[in-house]
Amino acid sequence: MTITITAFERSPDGGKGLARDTRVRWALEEVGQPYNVRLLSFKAMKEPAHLAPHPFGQIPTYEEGDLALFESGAIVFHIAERHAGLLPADANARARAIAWMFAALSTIEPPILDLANARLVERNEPWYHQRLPAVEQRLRQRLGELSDRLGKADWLDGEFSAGDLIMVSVLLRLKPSGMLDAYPSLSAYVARGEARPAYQRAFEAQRAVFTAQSGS
Ligand SMILES: N[C@@H](CCC(=O)N[C@@H](CS)C(=O)NCC(=O)O)C(=O)O
Repeated sequence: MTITITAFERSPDGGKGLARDTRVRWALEEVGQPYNVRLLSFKAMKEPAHLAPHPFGQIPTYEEGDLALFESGAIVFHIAERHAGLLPADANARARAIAWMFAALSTIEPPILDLANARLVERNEPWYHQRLPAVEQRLRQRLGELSDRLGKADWLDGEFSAGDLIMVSVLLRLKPSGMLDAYPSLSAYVARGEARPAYQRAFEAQRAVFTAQSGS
């Protein structure tokens, strides 16, 4: 059955792989599933045709036959359940890999987004400089804990899994800020994720959309 995902017609990240369609592309590449992409403008994302599959008018979505999904985590989970390669066969190891997906999305991503929003949206507020240290400290705490848990391992729990795919995708947002540099094991972990051929293909596919649009 044909798989179609949605992505930005013109990604605000300038093709740096940070938009959340990249993690879905990456999962599909890891399991060797071909897919089509429907590109959406910001206007089209808020129109009824897209609000039907996505109640919040965002990307990515995933369509396959009569299934329409939203939320990148749910989509990656669906792909990982349907195809071999992203979840371990052992039931307990599988449950732990799923726990890491949730940890990435509900424990690590929120403080990263909080910092990004503070820097982007709150920069001109009179209380910006008072709030920022607390936001940064909350994130550093989580990064320190994650780094301690990862230790010298290549991946979070044995073989590479959907948990690592989502965790690396989430941490990649911090790369431009240099904040990961204080955590060498996390920097190396992210680099290992980026070095995977499936990630490279996903990244290039997302970047190709941007370069085609900008003519660069
Ligand atoms: N929790 C959602 C977040 C989706 C999301 O924030 N998508 C962004 C692109 S990465 C978006 O569509 N932004 C435009 C908007 O919210 O209008 C997921 O993981 O899929």
